[in-house]
Amino acid sequence: MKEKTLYNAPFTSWKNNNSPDGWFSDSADADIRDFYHENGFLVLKDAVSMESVEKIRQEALRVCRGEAGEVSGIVPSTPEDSDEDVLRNHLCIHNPHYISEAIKGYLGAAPVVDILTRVIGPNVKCCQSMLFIKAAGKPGQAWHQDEFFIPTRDRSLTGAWIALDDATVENGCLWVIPGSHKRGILWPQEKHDDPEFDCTGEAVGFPYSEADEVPVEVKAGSIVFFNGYLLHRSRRNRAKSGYRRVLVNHYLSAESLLPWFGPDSLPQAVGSADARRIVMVAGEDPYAWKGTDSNGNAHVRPSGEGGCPGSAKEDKTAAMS
Ligand SMILES: O=C(O)CCC(=O)C(=O)O
Repeated sequence: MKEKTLYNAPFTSWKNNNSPDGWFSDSADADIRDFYHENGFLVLKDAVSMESVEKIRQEALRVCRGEAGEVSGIVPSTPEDSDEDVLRNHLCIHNPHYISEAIKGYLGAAPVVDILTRVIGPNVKCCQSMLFIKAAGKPGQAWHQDEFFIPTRDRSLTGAWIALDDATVENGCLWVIPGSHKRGILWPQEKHDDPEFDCTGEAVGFPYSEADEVPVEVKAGSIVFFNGYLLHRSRRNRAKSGYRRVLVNHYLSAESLLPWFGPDSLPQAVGSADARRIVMVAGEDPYAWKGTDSNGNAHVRPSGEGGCPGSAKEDKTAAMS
């Protein structure tokens, strides 16, 4: 039986204690697809039981302790180190599903697949997972579009962002620009030097302002789905303690090739390049004959607290050391 979390505690961004119109859904009904295509995101509430949320949190701890398998860049810890210290040392781990069967098991969770098959199509594959811990004080990620990093051939990239804590304006929830995916333009990215965000680049030059962005505050157990062309960001965790944990997985249509890696590592021309480090979560894989690649590497994302490569802050830190 799924334990229900109630949307009974209004978030600071809600007007008159009401959840914003159209964002929140209990199930994968037909309206969801219309809302998603128009706005580029939607929230499925009460999608994951609190029992499962707790299981993923515990697995996140095992991953950060290095107990689930090798994670490049992990901060070594001893059994004496407190759970809190171990978690705080890691902003985000990329691809924990390569080492954790428990996390891999959630890639194809029923509520996720229900929505993905409505917004993408019947055949869906997963190409990435990320486990954000984002303890109090840790930075967010600047404006970006996920297709800038993970190019599909049919603009089908979709994130499924599973909240493992209530995500609020205070602790650094997602902010999105509704409808920004519709232009189908990938905006340029630049380096930035803003300690509000980690070292990942920042999208620039788009015709929107802060007045167009909305915070997507959600309860733990909710899933935010968002389109790979949607402009989104998250801010620093300003809470005094705790975490804003999320397991976010990225999916695309199984029909799309995945020319993901830089030109040097592509074994062939971009037109036929197809990274096969994928996990099918729904339907048929039309390229099953190619096999899949399971040589993935879970790794840590730098938080940027020591400065970002090439930034003034990094230069200063280097000069001082
Ligand atoms: O959760 C966050 O802080 C950022 C996540 C994000 O931007 C993404 O998954 O693309």
